Amino acid sequence: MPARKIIIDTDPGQDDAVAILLALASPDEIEVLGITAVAGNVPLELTAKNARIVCELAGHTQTPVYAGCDRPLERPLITAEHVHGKTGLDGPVLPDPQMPLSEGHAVDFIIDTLRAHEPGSVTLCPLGPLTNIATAFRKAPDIVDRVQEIVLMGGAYFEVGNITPTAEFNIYVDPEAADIVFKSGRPIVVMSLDVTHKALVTKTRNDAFRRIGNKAGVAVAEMTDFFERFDKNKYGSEGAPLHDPCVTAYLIKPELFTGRLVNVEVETQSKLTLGMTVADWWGVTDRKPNALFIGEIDAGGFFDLLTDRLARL
Ligand SMILES: [Ca+2]
Repeated sequence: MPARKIIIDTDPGQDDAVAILLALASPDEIEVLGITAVAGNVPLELTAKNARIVCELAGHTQTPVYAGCDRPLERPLITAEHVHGKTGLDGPVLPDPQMPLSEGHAVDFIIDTLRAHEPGSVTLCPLGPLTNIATAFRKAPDIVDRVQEIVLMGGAYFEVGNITPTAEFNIYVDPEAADIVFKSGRPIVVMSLDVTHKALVTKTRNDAFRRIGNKAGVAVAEMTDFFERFDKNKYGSEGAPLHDPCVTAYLIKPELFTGRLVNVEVETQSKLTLGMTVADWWGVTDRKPNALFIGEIDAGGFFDLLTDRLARL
């Protein structure tokens, strides 16, 4: 099998960082065509910087990083410094990036890349609010059918919400963009909170990252040390969920995950439930299935994969 060509659309974020490191450490399975930054966990200036910090941490300074949309389609930006810290990558002390941002807008990179490659050969991997992807789809509708698959982190059904009682952060920040993506008609795989809340970094798992001993392993352990303070307080769980790496792990080992092909629609109107991903898990409507909604993970296999690949960096 040739490596899958992907674009990572991201708002780093410690868990975004781990997702990117996993992809860059796995060239046999994944070819990262480029990384596009979007405003989300922290403002665009920081996500565009953090994406480059992560590339340099992986020793992949040739991976192009583009800055994209600095705010949601129709709403003011909501950020999550309360989870990720002021920089978005709080925890390890990492040097400012030396590699420059690539010239041009992330949305144009997405459009040009999809047009330049064979139809059905490029997968989009959104790890943040869906603003860049939706903007590209609106600006160049011809690219939509060229997308192989969209594997994204966002939404929830049984776990309901993390930024409001009913909404997951990425979808809530830009529900109109999410609505466009979920209605795109392309195959979508959804790494929802239902699955990511089962990917918990226990102390044993974090110690395994630290024991790798290379720069990436130690940095990931320190990132997790930072954000698990927040998650442990909030959920009282044994460790913090590692959301975004579920996306890149799925591309390497899909057999670690199980879900259902269901209809998913995004609430864009209600003040009470804005950004809710309404998943027809029990098939009680006649709405057409549009997404493989993932609910289960082999967490042991997932952390073994992560530890094994981070050691290659
Ligand atoms: Ca993210």
